[in-house]
Amino acid sequence: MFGAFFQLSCKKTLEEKYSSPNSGESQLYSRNPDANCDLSTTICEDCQYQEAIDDDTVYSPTILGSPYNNPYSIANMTAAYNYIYTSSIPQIATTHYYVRFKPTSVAQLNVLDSLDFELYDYPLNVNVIQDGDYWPDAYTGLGEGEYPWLYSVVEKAFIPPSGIQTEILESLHIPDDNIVLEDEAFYITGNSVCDSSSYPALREERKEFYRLAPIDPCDFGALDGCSGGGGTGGGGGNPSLKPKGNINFKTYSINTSGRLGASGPLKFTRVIGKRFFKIDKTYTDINGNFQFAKSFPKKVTIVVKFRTSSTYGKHSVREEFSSFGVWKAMFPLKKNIGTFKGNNLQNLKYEFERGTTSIKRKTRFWIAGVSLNTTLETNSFLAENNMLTLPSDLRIYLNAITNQENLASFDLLRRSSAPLLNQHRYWLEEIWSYGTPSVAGAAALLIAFSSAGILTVPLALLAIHTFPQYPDIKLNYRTSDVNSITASKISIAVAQQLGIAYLDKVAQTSPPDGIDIGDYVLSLRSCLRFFTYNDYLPFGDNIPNSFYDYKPGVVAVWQSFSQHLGHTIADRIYGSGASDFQLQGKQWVSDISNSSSKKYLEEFDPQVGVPNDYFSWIPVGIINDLMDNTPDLPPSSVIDNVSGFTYYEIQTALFDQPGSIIDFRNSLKTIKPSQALEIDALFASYGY
Ligand SMILES: [Ca+2]
Ligand SMILES: [Ca+2]
Ligand SMILES: [Ca+2]
Repeated sequence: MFGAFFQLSCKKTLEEKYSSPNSGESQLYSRNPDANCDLSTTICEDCQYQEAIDDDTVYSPTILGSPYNNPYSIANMTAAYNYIYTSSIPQIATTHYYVRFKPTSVAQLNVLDSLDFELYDYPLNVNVIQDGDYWPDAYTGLGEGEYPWLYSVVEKAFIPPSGIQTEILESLHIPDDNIVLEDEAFYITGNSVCDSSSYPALREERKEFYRLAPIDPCDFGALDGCSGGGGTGGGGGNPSLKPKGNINFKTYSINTSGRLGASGPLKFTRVIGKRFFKIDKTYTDINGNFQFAKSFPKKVTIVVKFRTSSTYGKHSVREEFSSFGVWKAMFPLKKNIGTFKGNNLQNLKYEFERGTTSIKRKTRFWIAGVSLNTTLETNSFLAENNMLTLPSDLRIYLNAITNQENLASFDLLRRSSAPLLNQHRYWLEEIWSYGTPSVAGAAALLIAFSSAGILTVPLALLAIHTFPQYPDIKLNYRTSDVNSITASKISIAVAQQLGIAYLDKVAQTSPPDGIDIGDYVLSLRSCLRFFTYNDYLPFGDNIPNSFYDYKPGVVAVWQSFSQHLGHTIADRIYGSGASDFQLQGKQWVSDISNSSSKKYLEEFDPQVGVPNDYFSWIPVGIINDLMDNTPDLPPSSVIDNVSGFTYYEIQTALFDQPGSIIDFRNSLKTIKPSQALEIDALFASYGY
């Protein structure tokens, strides 16, 4: 009884004595880890470097130094344990393995991606002098289509992925949260952060404390074969060394009193902490806050990985790597926000923002944050309206295509596409195996690779197996005016493509043999062949052409829904903070009462023609008019006496897989027969 009390009270004193004072904001300073040993102020060692390499369009090499003395080796951790706890265990338990994988195919890369390992193309037992995008040595001597060894740390219980060459390089003991043991392990391997001068006194004090109050190795998870399983703590927990922080993205809203304000939280997104072989992973919460469960001994590298948790669909944003690091195209985009050092790792903040040009990597990361948030908001919107939610594992690929340089930013809305290649991975792989492209598969491939100038099916098939990319959505965003790209405009473009993903799911859920993604994508494919980028290319001219697979009725139905969704989501996220934009030859401006997108949806005018609108035959405003009870006012020619449709009813009509606007209209009339005449009048005023 007395002993237990002594241990508790004494432990508290120790923790109080050596827990760190709260420190303020992290700050930038020159890259030299030993230049500043004031651990009471948390600093970022390399944030300036990490920002500098993102302020560029090219990838930076990783530079490695010499191997370090591994603090987490079994031999070292056993020695540290026996010293600090005055014990004599023969060998500490293995908790993790240092491993490497040698994937040989895109399918194997995809398996590694699904396992959510943190993979590095450089060995993890060496000091990283500069953490760039690729380690050049990993790629020397590789054959064509060969991938480098990929290094990682996995839990002891991991099962090697079947068929993938896997090597266990070393057994490790990595406590989740035992600063006493880790301090000792770091000290005896010469890896302590700055405190090798102050640690020796603390070390003897701790040793004496545990000599008087011995601990049971079984309680520490230090030994294998203990009954009841071992704990992961061990008397040395320190909450201020469990990294915690907040991730945001800028909106560039002019009206910062809008729904999201000047900055929005990056929600439900993967955040990784790493030091030497120790890796912890978590997700941000709804407010963009993250909190690791493991403690890091006074230094941690924080990486944001653009993937949502499985609860939120496991959606991701990726980029199209070429040459070095091509394997990374099969994994979510990552941003190293910096390596932080101090006694307190509790206030680690990062805000994604635009770079000074659209093609800088900084801009790409920012677009990734906005896109992921848009995906989450779109799914919430669909769920709240009792509609089918998005398919999981949607992969958004960011691409600053070369032929978009001098166009206005809003054109990204027209240049983006939804080939849904990952969603249709299985039939695509069948195509590859059997060499008989289905019409839809061939069309999707062509859409996916058309910006690369690949125009035949076999070449596109080759490309997908050379470049490991299966884009569901391709977001093409290059512009000469970076200031014209704002978060709400990106959200319009992303949610519009998510609308196509939604319609694909509706088609797959509906009875077979109806209109599906193949009809839609083939129509777009036909547009590529007989229209140019500068006029009708994206959606055609609404005149059926028997020679091509162009079905303007399908384009009209799918695009009217998806453009409606794009603007509805922008309105939902940003409200009156939504940026102004130009469409139909008019400037749409948010004010206190309504967002630019909301106004555009209601005031969309089917009479506006070329050159202000090449596509006014796509009835973008019609879903809004079906739902609202606001008659359109002159000079609008829209006759809107329809009201009361819900999104669920719109979905019911879409389940009939309408191949034309007339089909869509007829389905709606069976849903609300009492408004049949008004529905006819509304559709007639849109030209149908
Ligand atoms: Ca209207
Ligand atoms: Ca109405
Ligand atoms: Ca209306």
